[in-house]
Amino acid sequence: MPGNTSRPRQDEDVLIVEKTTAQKPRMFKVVLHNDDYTPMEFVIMVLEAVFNKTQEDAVHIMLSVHNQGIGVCGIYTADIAETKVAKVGDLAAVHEYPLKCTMEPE
Ligand code: TYC
Repeated sequence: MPGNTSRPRQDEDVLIVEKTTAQKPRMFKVVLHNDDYTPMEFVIMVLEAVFNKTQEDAVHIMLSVHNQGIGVCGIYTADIAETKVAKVGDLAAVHEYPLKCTMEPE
């Protein structure tokens, strides 16, 4: 065909197409951990400020962490999960609370 610059199709092409079109990003759960010292009001504030929860949802998640030991605050791509974990860590450090927040693959 005149002007056709295409080359024979290769196996790698299929991988590239799958990566650019079909691949979903890896997602991570951001998890809050209970402790005996961080005030409930502070945890609620963190859930509102960092995870954009309503006050009602924040109270619900905080109580669930308080009673169960851990709880999921949200599910995000790696970059966003890392940023949120760091923000919680920074807020906890500034206020000298032992509040722990981690991420784990979905
Ligand atoms: N257990 C804490 C208290 O009784 C409250 C708390 C809830 C702390 C959730 C951390 O992730 C947490 N003050």
